[in-house]
Amino acid sequence: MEGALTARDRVGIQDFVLLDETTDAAFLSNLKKRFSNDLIYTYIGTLLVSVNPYKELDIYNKKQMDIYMGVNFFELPPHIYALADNAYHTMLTEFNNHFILISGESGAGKTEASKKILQYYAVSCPSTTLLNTVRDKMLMSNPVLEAFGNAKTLKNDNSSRFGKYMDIQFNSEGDAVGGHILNYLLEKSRVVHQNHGERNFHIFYQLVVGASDDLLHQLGLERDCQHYTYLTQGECAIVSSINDNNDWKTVKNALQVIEFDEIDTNHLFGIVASVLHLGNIQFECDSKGHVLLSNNNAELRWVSNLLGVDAHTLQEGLTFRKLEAKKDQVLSPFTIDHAIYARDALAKAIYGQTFTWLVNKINESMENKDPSRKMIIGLLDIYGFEVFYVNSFEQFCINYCNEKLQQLFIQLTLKAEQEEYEAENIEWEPVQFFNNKIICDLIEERHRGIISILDEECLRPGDATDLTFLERLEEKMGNHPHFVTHKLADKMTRKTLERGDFRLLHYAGEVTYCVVGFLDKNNDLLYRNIKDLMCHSKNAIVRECFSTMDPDSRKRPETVATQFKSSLLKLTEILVAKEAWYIRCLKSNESKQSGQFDEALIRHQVKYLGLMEHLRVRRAGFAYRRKYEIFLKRYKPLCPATWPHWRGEPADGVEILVQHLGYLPHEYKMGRTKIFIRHPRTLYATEDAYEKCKHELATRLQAKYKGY
Ligand code: AD9
Ligand code: MG
Repeated sequence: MEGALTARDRVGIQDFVLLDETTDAAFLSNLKKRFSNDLIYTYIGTLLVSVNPYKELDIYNKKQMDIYMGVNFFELPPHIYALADNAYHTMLTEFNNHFILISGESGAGKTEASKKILQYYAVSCPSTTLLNTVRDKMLMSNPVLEAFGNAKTLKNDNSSRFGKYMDIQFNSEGDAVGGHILNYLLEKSRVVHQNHGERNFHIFYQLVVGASDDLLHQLGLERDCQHYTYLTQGECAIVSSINDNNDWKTVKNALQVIEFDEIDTNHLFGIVASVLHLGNIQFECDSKGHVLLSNNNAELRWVSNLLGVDAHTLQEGLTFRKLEAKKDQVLSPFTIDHAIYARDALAKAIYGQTFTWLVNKINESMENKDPSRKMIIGLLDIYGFEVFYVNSFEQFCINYCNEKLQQLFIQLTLKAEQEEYEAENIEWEPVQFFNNKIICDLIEERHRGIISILDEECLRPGDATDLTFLERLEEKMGNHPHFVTHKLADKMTRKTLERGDFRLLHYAGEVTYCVVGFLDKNNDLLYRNIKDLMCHSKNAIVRECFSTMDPDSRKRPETVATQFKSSLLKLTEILVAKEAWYIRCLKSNESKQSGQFDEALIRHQVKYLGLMEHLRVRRAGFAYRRKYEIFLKRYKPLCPATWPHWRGEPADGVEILVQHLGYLPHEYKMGRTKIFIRHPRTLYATEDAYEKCKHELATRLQAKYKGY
């Protein structure tokens, strides 16, 4: 009918590759059209773009999972299940390992995406009763780790404050047989300090709100978050989108599924409670200026009771420093500031160590008991890029991590894609893109990067402070195009910077970091006598954590930033050995409202995530490529000349095969070692023909052997 809107006009195009023009405006308009029809997913080739709807959509259920299971990628509307399924089936046909990189800024929907994928594998893959328990454990690891590792921030009510990489292990039949989690740098400082409008980790509120009266009594806790200093600084203990009571029940149930016995559970909640008690220990000065515990010692006694350590020694550890002078030990009294530092350091250390213990324990319970060869799909869900009013060491680490992931994306897609065309002698029009390597180098380069300079200041005896660190940065980074401070800035920029700040021009935008606390947080030191005390704790978790903390106590432990840098390096090595799939999550608006599509905000994300460049590379290029041997091995039954055996060069066999299938010259190109196919539909026609042929062969074989 003339004048009627086509489906394409109404709901947009499901793959950006098919857009008429590759302008920002066309890209955004398509995204908006789809978003307003509750179509939050769109492809760029095999990359999935997802826009956070901030409302429950009825698209994540068993029925939908069944629809997507085993169906070719582009045959159905874009969905996260389609990507999960495609990775899974590629793994099964090619017997190789994969990973799914989920990226986007804080609140964009990464954690939700990773949960949907895990659910898809847990529910859809074939199963046996034995394996069901492994799957339940994998699924149940989520609420536990989120309770201990997520918190409400200004950006996201359920913000991941740790990085998570999870291997899902499959056997050759495609059963999910086990899982393993690697965790990255938990934001421990949140245990003792929260900014206004933010909360501590969920578990504290869940315990106070949800635990039975009996349990609270055993732990010496009041049923009132306001009673605890560590829970009230952000002034938002109650959040409308969070039901701590229900979440508590989920966590308790999940702990049972992952086989925590009563002793483990008691010890675990004892630790959570001890942190709350620690936070309520206050100090004052006596007439000589020596620090004392304020009021009575009730809180201290609870800590000592729950952690199973001697109360007197604990009090000494929080108020005196032990100095070793030759063979003697001298106790030197703390100032109030030192005492607070020691108390907070202990709270952070206990919580941080317990988190790692928790991950290890979950790993034990999800361990793959099947010794046969396994294949892996890795899921990466890490804290997203974030910018607050005040940004500190934690944001520096989080944003550095996002730079590294962006760099990996660039290496594996934009750069690798273009290099592959060159290596394969495929004609190609290069696409320009911003390479953020320059920012990664600024942060991590040995001897010259910000982390090295920070470490040098941390190790320098004498008068090193956060401000001398800033001075060193100014000396060494002065001319760097992505670094600026008050001293180095021009007149206009200077107005926006304080003297104790440095600003980095990240790939995703500018972030101003306040240097206060950088040295302490990077050193992350715990007084020796407190550490020794914890090694003798009667709480088995605490004892285990602290005894294994730094086995070689003569050596100075690595700084936090350096440990983080090494762990990211290892992660990159794990990832590059696998085949990559990408989900780019976009945040639809800053106010967490459904139905709001903030164009400026989304345009900015589309730009810094490099989506337009990715689209241009994809459009100019080829959606699919495979080594000649692999292509021939799969599709040779489709051509009499290649079936059952092709004895010549694989490339020649492939040429004959695709000619026989009627491929037109513009639909494919022959590289040095691979065939490149421009559109997925060409491949899907081949794949359908293959399925049909396989079926016919099987029927013929059956008929042949029926007579025997
Ligand atoms: V952070 O970097 O950990 O701070 P994420 O992980 O990117 O961040 P998250 O997945 O936690 O964000 O999503 C934030 C919130 O958006 C969720 O709590 C949901 O309320 C909402 N969300 C995200 N994705 C979806 C979705 N597919 N459907 C409905 C969603 N709501
Ligand atoms: Mg998250």
